[in-house]
Amino acid sequence: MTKSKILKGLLGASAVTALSAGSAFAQNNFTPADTEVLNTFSLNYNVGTVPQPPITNDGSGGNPPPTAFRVDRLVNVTVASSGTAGNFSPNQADASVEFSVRNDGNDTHAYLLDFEEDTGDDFNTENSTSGDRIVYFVDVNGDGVLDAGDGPETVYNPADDSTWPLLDADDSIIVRVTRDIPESALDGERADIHLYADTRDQTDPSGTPIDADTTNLTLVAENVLADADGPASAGNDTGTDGAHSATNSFVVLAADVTATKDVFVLNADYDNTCTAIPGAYTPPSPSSDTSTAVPNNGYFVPNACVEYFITVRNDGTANATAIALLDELPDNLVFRSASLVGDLLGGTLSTPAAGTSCTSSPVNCAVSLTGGSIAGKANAGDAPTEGHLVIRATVR
Ligand SMILES: [Ca+2]
Ligand SMILES: [Ca+2]
Ligand SMILES: [Ca+2]
Ligand SMILES: [Ca+2]
Repeated sequence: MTKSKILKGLLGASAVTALSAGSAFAQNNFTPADTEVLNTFSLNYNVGTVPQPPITNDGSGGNPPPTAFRVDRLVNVTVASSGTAGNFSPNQADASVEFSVRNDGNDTHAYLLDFEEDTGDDFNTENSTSGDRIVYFVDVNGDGVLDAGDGPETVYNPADDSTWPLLDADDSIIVRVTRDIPESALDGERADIHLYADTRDQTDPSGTPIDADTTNLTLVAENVLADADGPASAGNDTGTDGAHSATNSFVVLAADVTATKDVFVLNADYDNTCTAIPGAYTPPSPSSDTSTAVPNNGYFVPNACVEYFITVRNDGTANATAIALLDELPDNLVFRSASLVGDLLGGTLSTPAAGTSCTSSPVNCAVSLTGGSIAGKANAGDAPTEGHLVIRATVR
């Protein structure tokens, strides 16, 4: 155990050396704990015109020693959210959010890491599929977010204190908490978690937690706790307890896609091309009674032009992608055209040749959209986005 303690101390020292060159972030640069600060004085005087031996405390020749004190150990840790990592889907495995943990004291410390689920929000997250609840990365540029140059990644194991982070003064890490999103989470819902980091003795992280010292001796470096009180519960973080916490959120964005299909007589004038449409044509509202939307009170008679109006709606805030739509026109129709309208985007729209007389066996009039997409709503309270696949055919 003694050997591993020394090794950890050395690793910490080398890390801070690497960081000190070119760091662009604010550092405290406090005087290290236990630094001895010596101060001397001298007093010279004459008797008449004769200089007398100086009075000094330089410790030489029987003089008293310099006035000394040792810098006490400031214990301060700051946890902060790295921002919302993104948006997650219901039932998503291994969703993660990130935090920074910075040693704002003047000595090297180890840290216990853990998190709480907030119980006053919309839902709770679940244990991650990967099993790696917490990992952390050295925040090489100290900006509080994970960048390409940060690392390496260490898997934090609460049962093995050799995996607990060891931070020199002013060092920081990025902590990633990975969880699964429950299937029951709904669009726009949020789960908050509070990560806390508790300052521990660098030589025995899982031993007795750091406490404030009650004595104050001039020549001894004592622990002085200066951390703030964060959002975690009082048992895990309160004022000047050596711990700190911050909140980050898993926000769920879901797509809520529905589709309907209606058919209308578009042109009852026996045009036989489905293009010359008499009068102004307003696309019917798919939710309305189709019988009232039929232009010219048309009948589905031979040579009538009919329109299949497939409506795709997204009532969620996430984009729906990889949409595949297939409509195989039956016997008794002649395919005329197909197009996309509104917010439904291709992809690839494949159609038979205009004028193909459709048969169902074998199918020769398949209209298909692949790789389609429909954007999500801007805000949860907005109306759904909507688009259509419009197919026109004439009755044989
Ligand atoms: Ca919760
Ligand atoms: Ca960084
Ligand atoms: Ca002291
Ligand atoms: Ca605290």
